[in-house]
Amino acid sequence: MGVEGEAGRLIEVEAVDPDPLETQDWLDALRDVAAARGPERALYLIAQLEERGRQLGLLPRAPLYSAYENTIPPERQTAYPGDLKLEERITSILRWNALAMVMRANAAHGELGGHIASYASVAEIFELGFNHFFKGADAPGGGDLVFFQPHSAPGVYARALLEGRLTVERLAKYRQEAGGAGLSSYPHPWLMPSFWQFPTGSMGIGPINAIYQARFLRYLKDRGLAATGGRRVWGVFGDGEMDEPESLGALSLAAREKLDNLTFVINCNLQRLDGPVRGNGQIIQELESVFAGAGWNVVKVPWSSDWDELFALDVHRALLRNFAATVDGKYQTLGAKDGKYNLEHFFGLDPDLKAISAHLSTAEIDGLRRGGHDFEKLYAAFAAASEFRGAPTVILAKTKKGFGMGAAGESRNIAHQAKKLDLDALKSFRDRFRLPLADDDVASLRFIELPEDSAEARYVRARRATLGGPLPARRAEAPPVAVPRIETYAGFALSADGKPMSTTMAAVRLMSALMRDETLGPRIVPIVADEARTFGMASLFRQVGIYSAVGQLYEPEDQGSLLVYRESKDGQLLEEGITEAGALSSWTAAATSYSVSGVAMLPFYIFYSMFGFQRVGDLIWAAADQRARGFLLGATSGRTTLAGEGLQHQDGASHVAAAAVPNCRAYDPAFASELAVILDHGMREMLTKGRDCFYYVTVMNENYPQLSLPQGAAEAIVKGLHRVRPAGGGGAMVRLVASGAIVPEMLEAANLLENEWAVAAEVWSATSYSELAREAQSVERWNRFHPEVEPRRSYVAACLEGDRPVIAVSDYVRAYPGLIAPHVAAPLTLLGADGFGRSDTRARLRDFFEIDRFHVVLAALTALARSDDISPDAPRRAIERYRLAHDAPDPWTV
Ligand SMILES: Cc1ncc(C[n+]2csc(CCOP(=O)(O)OP(=O)(O)O)c2C)c(N)n1
Repeated sequence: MGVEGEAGRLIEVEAVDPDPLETQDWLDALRDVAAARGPERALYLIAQLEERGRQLGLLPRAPLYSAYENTIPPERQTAYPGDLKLEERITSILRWNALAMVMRANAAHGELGGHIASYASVAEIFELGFNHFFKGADAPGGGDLVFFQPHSAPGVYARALLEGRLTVERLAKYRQEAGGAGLSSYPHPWLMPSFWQFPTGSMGIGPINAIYQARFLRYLKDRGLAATGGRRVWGVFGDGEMDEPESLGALSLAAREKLDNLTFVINCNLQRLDGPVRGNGQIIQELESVFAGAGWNVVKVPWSSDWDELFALDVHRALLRNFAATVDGKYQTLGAKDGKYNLEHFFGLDPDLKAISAHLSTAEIDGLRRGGHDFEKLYAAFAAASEFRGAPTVILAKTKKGFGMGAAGESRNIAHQAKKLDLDALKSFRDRFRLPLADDDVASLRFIELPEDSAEARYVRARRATLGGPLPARRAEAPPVAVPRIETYAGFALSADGKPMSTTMAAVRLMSALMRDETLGPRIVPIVADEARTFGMASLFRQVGIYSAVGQLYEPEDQGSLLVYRESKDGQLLEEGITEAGALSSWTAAATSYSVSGVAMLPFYIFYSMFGFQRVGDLIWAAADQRARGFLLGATSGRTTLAGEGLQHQDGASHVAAAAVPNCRAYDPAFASELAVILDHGMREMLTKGRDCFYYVTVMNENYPQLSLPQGAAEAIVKGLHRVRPAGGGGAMVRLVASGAIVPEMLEAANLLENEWAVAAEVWSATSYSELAREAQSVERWNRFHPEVEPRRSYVAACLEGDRPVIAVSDYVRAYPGLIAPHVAAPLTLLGADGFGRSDTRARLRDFFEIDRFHVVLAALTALARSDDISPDAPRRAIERYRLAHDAPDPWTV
């Protein structure tokens, strides 16, 4: 055995006492002090010695976890304010209905899935919240935000039945669509828009989203936009879920921002899907140290009131000694076995434990519950969390996975996947929870329906009425926000007249101008993840300030400069630091504020596009699920416009990913004028019409001449395609289509084709291949269902009608322009930047990926030569004239 000494060196404790006399002196001194001055004085001296030992490097740092016991001792518990017996009966009924829901869905439909064991473990936690803490939207000061553990949703539905919010018919449609009458598997605002608020189905997203929602409530309050001071965010999560980096990644932010409006309740049933979360360790202790280390207030609830008496008898602290020495794998086995086994394998192993438990029968041992199943202990913890000031609180509640499932799942490794119990197990479940069910009811999995005027139904309704109404419940009413006319702020972009500029700069200018609008301005939330300077946004630091709950406690080094780093309590810009996951969560909070707080905000999160859909795509998916409204600006996008940066920064696929998010409208504008039109359109859709969509717009940092908005082009820009250059002359002709920064390259290619090859060339700016494809798919579907009438023509087919070759070129992978391929009848050549990005200049990168003007000319000539429109040797001559590397390997091979 040893302890850690100076510089981390382990100092061995001597096995043999080299100086027994000296030792005896110290021990006698301690005994004398205890006798003469009392135990407090003796303990004080021991504590001082310990502290000095630490200072001398003899002892390790104090552990960040406390003993394996309830943080709140019985004497600090207040009387339980509810009707315990009734609440327990209600919980038993909910347990049954949740179980029946899953079993019935699978019995009737075979493969619908669902979970029983998780809700069985979290039922008391949910119920305590529902009956005493979670405030509904009509509570004075506003409602709470509750993130529910997703696969425990059956319990939430069961409660909604009891409250009269759902019917048994709907419960029977669990995990089905049923034309909108079904119940979704997990919390999905998209599928059940007036019920669920927060999608939590993807582990880890709930925790980080919850933290940033709590922070955004503060932001709204500090900026004077909404009175959110009395609202609280609750997140009920699994202990296994805490392994996701997103779950823990933002803990320090929550503590730093002193988010005492935030409580996590971690359902520590010690299991995840495959088995124990920490078989060889203790997840509760580990989480305590992680949360405490991050600055959270930690409240542990490992043991129920059943243990209070044993703790009182345990003068030698044998319980704590043995708890500390028991790993979770063993706790699980103890949980899965009966009282006799627990007596032999836990209480029987230590003489002190044997003594304090001697009066207990095996049935009583079996009945010793864990803290998370005890309303009184949970109440004390929830109350402490609500009262705590200055830091967020985590409640670590120890529970049993599959509580009540007996041999079919209680603390069993197979519990998570268990979807059915056999008849005997169902009957034991019925008996254990004293459910009002006859044998036939058990066999037929009858839902327990209580009359509206039953004591249980009246109780839950009264509780919810006191707490401000039902929950979960999602609202979507926010007064529309007036959007200024585009001419008032976007003149510079609409009439750019060839002035060189990058679209990133245009975006920042547009946003800054909008922020000056009296009505809309305050609703804009600019968000960056430590890249404001990269995107030329540093002037916003001074213009609108960086939000900080404490203002600025120091004089910034650059005080007096135009770009001063100004933090302020009512700052508007959210500077998140290097956390794309955090920034995206912040964006989600702002983008759902219309629903969560009834105040529509307009977030603009600007980021390296490579670190968007690719890095935090699942967070974007969750934002889509919760009907986010706002702008995501993917800057430095494309594989060749971000020169020099290389493989991990050059984004070639975000638009392909964005195209797969149904309510994301993605654009890759080439010009500031197009960008202005898209922003104007987006703001009107989201803020004026209240549409549940969000916009992904890519912007570039390449300076090139900006075209003014062609007359009447706005509608076409929104649809996704407009002609920016007509073809000159007759004869052979091609159509060149591109998006973003490749459009200027196309204009050059068109000049080459006309001047050097006598080929007429049109240039089209495809502001959105994905919007074009969506419209075309919709037309195609319409035609399929209306075979008897003249087929309709999609917008893209109408623009690119005829058989003149089309060359579609992209700074992204070919799959992006390829989205329109099925809808274009003309011969179509796709050029794109498939492969890894490279570090080089723009010109060389475009040459490497074969998407520059010369390769486009070659592609156009090749397409024309195939259709006999030009001399067959033209392509060969182009290869020679432009010295194109015809024998290089494919750029996308590695
Ligand atoms: C990102 C992600 N990975 C995996 C899953 C699949 N999954 C759903 S629940 C679960 C286990 C959850 O364990 P825990 O958080 O301990 O909750 P418990 O059910 O034990 O209460 C897993 C792996 C998921 N939903 N999301």
